[in-house]
Amino acid sequence: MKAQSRRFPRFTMVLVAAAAALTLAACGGSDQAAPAAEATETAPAAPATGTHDGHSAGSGAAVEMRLIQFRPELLEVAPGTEVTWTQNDAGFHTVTSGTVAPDGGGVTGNADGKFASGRLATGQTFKFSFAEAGVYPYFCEIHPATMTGEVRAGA
Ligand SMILES: [Cu+2]
Repeated sequence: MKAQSRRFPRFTMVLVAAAAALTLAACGGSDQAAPAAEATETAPAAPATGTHDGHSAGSGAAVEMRLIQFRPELLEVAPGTEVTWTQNDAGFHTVTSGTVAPDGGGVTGNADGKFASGRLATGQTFKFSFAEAGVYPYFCEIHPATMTGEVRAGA
């Protein structure tokens, strides 16, 4: 007797719970579908943007100095490649290996001595062969705040 009287309310509560679960599942399901799809799309896209194939497209091992910029700023080459910098601005630039660090309101170039062109006048070129694989940052000693570049040799 008592068992039946308890079973009925339990049964209705199950139905209500099931209906509520279906309602929640219907609402939640549609909301979760979009983020799940985005997550699967961004996962394979991340490594694609992580590569630098776009920069290495012009891997003709040539860098131009123009409008107070190294172009391209990032050059990827195979180890052993000779890179040629051409100075196409008025005035002078240098190609000096090393890094640039903030220093008060300006910057300070820290040459590492791996290569240095000295002052290049308009039309002059500088060549350097990157025999060993590695990452080689460089800058212009005259315009260190705005002229920085990097050669990645097999790295
Ligand atoms: Cu310069």
